[in-house]
Amino acid sequence: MSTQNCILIGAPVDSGKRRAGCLMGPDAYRTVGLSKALTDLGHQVTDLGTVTPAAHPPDEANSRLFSLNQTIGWTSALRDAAESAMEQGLPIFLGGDHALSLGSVIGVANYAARQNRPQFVLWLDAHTDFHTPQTTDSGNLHGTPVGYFTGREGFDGFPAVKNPVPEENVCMFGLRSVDTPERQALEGSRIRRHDMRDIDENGITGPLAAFLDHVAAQNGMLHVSLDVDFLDPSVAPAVGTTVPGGATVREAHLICEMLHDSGLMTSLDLVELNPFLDERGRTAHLMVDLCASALGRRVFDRPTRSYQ
Ligand code: 5AB
Ligand code: MN
Ligand code: MN
Ligand code: MN
Repeated sequence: MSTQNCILIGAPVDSGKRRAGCLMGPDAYRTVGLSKALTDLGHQVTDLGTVTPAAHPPDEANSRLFSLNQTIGWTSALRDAAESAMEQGLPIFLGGDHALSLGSVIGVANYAARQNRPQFVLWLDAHTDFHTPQTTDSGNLHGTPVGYFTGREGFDGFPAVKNPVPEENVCMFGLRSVDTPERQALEGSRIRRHDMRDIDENGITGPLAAFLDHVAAQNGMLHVSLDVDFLDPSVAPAVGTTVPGGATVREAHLICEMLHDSGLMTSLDLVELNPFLDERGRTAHLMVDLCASALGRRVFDRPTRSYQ
C-alpha cells in the first residue's frame, strides 16, 4: 500500500449501550498520538474533528431500546461523513461504541456502489453484532450493526439501507459470545465466521488470506471494523463487554500486517474503547499500534504475497 491520505473522523458515539465512556475514545486516540504514528509511516493525515448526531427527538427513559433516537441521529450523520470522506482518502473512524458502524458501513457502501465496486467487511469482534432491534435482549444497539448493514428487517425509523452489504462479503474473526437469536440467524446466512476455536486450530493466515483473495478477485473495497473486545481482556481491558479467551497481541498484529500487505483496506473503524476503564492508556496505545500495523509499520521489510 502506498502513501495514503488518512482521514481521521471523531465519532464519540455513546448511545449504543448503557455504560457510558466511549465518548472519550477519540480524545484518547489523539492523546496517544495516532496522527504522529501515521505521519511517521509517511502518510498524510487530515483530522476532520468530531461528528455530531443529526437532529433527533429526545429519547424516553426506560424504553426497551436504549437511546434509539440518538443512535438514529448518529447513523445518518456518520453515513454522510463516511460517504464524503471516501472521496478524500482512507477514513478512520475514532469511536465511540460499535453503534457507529451502523453509519460508517452504510456510508462507505454507498460510495462503493457509486464506483461500481462491491463492498466487503472484515469484522474483528468477540460478538457477531447481528441482532435487529426486534431480537436484542439487552436493548443495546451496539449489538446490531451487522444486522443493519446486511439489510435485515426491523430497523424501523433508521435511514433506509440503500446498498446492503451482501452476506457472503462479510467475514468475522474472534467470535466467542453469540446470543441464541443471532446464532439462529447466522446459521441461515452466508456470513463467513471464524470463532476463537477456529483461530486456535487453523491460525490466522490461512482463513484471512482466503478472504483477502476473494476481495481482491472481485476488485472489492474493504471496510475493517475493529472492536476492542476482539482482543483478550488481559491485554485490552478498556472495554465494557470483556469476554475471556480473545485474540493475542500478535494475532491482532498479524491480521493488521496482512491487511497492509494486501493493499485492500479502504476504511477502518476503531470502536468500543472506554478510556474510563483503561490502565494508564495501555488499550488506547495497543489500538493505535494495531492501526499503525494496518498502515505499514513493520520490523523488517519482506517480499509481500500478492492476493487474488
Ligand atoms: B459489541 C450482546 N450480544 O446484544 C448484546 O461490543 C452483546 O459492539 C453485544 O460487539 C456487544 O447486548 C456489542 C450480549
Ligand atoms: Mn462489536
Ligand atoms: Mn464486541
Ligand atoms: Mn463491546
